[in-house]
Amino acid sequence: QAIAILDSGVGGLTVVKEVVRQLPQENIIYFGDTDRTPYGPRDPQEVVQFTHQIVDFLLQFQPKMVVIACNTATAVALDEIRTRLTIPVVGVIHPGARAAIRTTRSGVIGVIGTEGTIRSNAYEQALRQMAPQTRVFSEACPQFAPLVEKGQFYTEQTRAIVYQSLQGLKNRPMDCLILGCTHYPFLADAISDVMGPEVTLISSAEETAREISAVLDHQGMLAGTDSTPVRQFFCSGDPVMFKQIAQSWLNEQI
Ligand code: DGN
Repeated sequence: QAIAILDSGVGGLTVVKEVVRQLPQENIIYFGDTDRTPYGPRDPQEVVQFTHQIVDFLLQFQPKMVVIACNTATAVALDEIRTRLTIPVVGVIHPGARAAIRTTRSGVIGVIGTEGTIRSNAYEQALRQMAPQTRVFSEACPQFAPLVEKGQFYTEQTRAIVYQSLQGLKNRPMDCLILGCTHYPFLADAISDVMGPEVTLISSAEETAREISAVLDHQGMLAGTDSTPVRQFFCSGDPVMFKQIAQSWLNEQI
């Protein structure tokens, strides 16, 4: 049985990479909705509907767990999907918030994400629930995910857009910044150059993989160490670009 992982596009591959690193023996089925990306500007009800459709597709493979590796979808659809399924469902927002709380010394945390994620206030709620005194500065960066979908990680245009988009946050007193969209680790170098070395970037991927591991372990569902893993990737749009990005990010043939 596989772990099913979904995103609006290639962003969830940042979670796949961590799952492969921490749980190399697990089978993975991935779906990236590259035809309908970005989810950020969409109506929340539409994102909920898309998430149900993708989950329906993935359920055909009888996975042992579903991972919503998209912050925008986690913010609006996690509870519904959890209620609907009998297998465990993991999102990316609580793991990201937890990692930030563990990292911050000053208690001042920045969050960047899609319009949908920032509008939902899901990070702020999660952070305050874990540490009520936390100060949060957030900013939507709607131009980031489309750049990543085009494979533009290091271009001049990308650097200029990242620079511009982070001006509002740059001088805030935060000591860590949550990359609250699974696409953003692809732009980590550019983001870090703008924010400076004193701001630690937090990707939810690592902590999400840890949660996946803990949940599977708790349920006695971790794959045996002698099994040969199968990883399958699906996308709804152009498979050429998807494959190119996935192969270079994961460093393997897919
Ligand atoms: N990768 C998704 C997220 O984490 O929110 C969304 C990217 C998008 O659709 N704009």
